[in-house]
Formats: sequence, C-alpha cells, structure tokens
Amino acid sequence: MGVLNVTPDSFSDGGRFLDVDRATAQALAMIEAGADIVDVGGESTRPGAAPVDADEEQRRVTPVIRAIRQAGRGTVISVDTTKATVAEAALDAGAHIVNDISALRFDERMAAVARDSGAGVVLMHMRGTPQTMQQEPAYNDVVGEVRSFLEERIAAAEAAGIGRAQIAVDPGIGFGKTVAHNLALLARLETFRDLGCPMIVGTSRKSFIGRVLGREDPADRVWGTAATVAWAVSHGARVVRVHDVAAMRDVARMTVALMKEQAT
Ligand code: HH2
Repeated sequence: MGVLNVTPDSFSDGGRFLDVDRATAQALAMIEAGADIVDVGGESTRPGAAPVDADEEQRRVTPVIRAIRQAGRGTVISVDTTKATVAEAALDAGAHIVNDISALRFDERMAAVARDSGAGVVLMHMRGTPQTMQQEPAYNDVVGEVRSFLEERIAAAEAAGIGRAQIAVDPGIGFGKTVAHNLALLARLETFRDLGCPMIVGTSRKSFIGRVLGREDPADRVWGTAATVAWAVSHGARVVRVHDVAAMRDVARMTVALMKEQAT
C-alpha cells in the first residue's frame, strides 16, 4: 500500500502533493513501482496535527481518487479518513476501502457508510486522538490491550452489519505509543494476525525508527523502514503501508520468497 498524503503538513510527504496533477502523478508512479493499493489521505494524523474540516478534506482527496480511477490500471484505492461524508464522497469517486484510524469511533455514521457500500474497512488501534495521543501514553500490557481493542472493534463492526470479509486490522504503530510500545507490538505481531482478519502494518519512516537509529529526517529512515517491512511480512502482515514503494516491494517480495522456502 503506497501512501499519498494530499496535505500541507504530513510528517514525511506533507506539502508535496497538494496539487491534483502532482498527487495523481505520484499515485501513478507508485502504481508503476508495484503498489497494489494507493492510500489517499487529506488530513495529517501526525501527533498534534491540526484537524481539517470535512469539506476541505473532501476537496483534497476526491479529485485525486477520480484521476487515479480514470488512469484505469485497476489499482485498489483506499481513503484514509475518519469522517463519514469524506468516506462517502471518496467511495463515490471510486475508492474501494475506508482506512479509518479511529476504527469507526470518531463518526457515528461511518459504520453505516461501510455497511451500505460494502467497501473494505481498516480498523486501526489508536489511543486518544492525533492531538492527544502522544501525551505520555501508558499501558499495563500494550500487546494485550491492543488485541482486546481490535477484538472489540471487529465485534462492533460486525454488530453494525459489516461483513467479516470486509475487515482488516492494524495495530496502529506510532498512534499513542512510545518507542518501547511500538517495538513490543512489532515483536508480537502474530497476536494480531491471529484475530483472523488480514493485518496491515504501517511503520514507514515513523519517528520510532528515527529514535532507534538516530535519524532526524524521515527521508533518512528508509533502511530502518526496510527492516520493519521484512519483519512485518514475515510475522503475518498481509499489507504494508509505505512511502518508498519500489524499494519496499522488493523487500516484501524477497521476504516472501524466503518464507516460501522455509515452508517447504
Ligand atoms: N499511519 C499514518 C496514517 N494512516 N493508516 C493505517 N491503517 N496505518 C498506519 O500506520 C497509518 C495510517 C501516519 O502516517 P502518514 O500518513 O505518512 O503521515 P501523516 O499522518 O502525517 O499524514
């Protein structure tokens, strides 16, 4: 899954793809580089980011989604949003998946949008909101608590009429977690794979990699990202959400080749 942030303030690619033509060109470049899914977001979720109103968010993402669809390569498109109106407009423009970092909690209409459209839904773990999530996050048992949260959100989605086959889960690396929490979650990824829904993992260029390696600039975190992608794929991730599609596709494919060999 290639990341495309149509925002002025995303931590890694903020401000680069605000213009529809540039965003579309980046989407096509990621598809060319082997992305199976393009994840289009119009609101930064980095810690402390300013919220964006629904009209503005919709104005950012829908033309880009439409343009990707018109390019006609059959690529799956996800929309990274917590807002039902944005999700509806995005699905209308041709998106297939709602990637909701709040796991259907921030907008009470979101579950109905997913149910009625039949779209795929990503349920991600986050503590608090992007504004508050990094204020001294604390857990007694981060792995157990994230697992329980995802179990509860799967049950809530199913109770709202969303089919099990529509659902994917994500432990939410970097969302209300310290470096130690992120490493613990990655070290126990099978726990979330065993929930029985496809697992997505998003580590790309995130600050815990910067902290482990002493890399301030997100662009210098690509090799650290590669280690986490190989790890995630070999521990059950079905989808990895990344900025550096060409490089990470090779990392993922090589890891899969080794996994197949190990299984024989
Ligand atoms: N991470 C980010 C945004 N959306 N969605 C899922 N499912 N999983 C993730 O780990 C995830 C996500 C944050 O990264 P990015 O989009 O690159 O930056 P920003 O939030 O600053 O726009």
